[in-house]
Amino acid sequence: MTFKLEPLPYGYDALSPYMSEETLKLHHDKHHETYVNNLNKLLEDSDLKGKTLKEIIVASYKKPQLEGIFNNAAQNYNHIKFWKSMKLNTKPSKEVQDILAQHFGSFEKFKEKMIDTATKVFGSGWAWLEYDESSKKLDVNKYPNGVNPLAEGKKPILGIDVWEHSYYVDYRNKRPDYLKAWFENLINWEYVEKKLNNLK
Ligand code: MN3
Repeated sequence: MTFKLEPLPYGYDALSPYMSEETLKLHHDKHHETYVNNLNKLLEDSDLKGKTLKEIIVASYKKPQLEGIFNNAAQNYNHIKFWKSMKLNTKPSKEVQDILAQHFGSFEKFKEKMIDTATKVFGSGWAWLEYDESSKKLDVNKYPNGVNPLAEGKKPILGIDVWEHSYYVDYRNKRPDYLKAWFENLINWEYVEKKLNNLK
């Protein structure tokens, strides 16, 4: 089985002006595509060929000889989730706000933690809202490069890409501006609500 680049679930202009057509074309058609192509190449001679993306991520994590496979599999997974988790100007329902408030103190505190954590990723990486099944807790954590909650045995709920390629065209070096625009205008709250309801 080879992996195919999953199409964007919307048009290139669907997230404008907060994430421009130019950014989506570069980010999806070039960066995301490269991860998929590299993954397929690296899997040609690997025992992991034919496994699902999740199985490959878990099996290759922290194995130095499988580092390339891990990075490209995880980045493929991360971007598929990232595209699906965005939609222009949706609002979190009271139910979603209540669930987040239970775990973070208030919805505002969740927002602060998500933006603060993503701001503090040093270099390339992601911040994720994640669920830990053993403690039954939601939390926000930062991850370097392509590492994600799945690799650490947690459930990814909502991830934000802070690699420079995700914001440099639209925000230059101003990562905090990108994060504020993302949180306030680009999160698909229906998607988040579905993910949170699936934990019940
Ligand atoms: Mn990216």
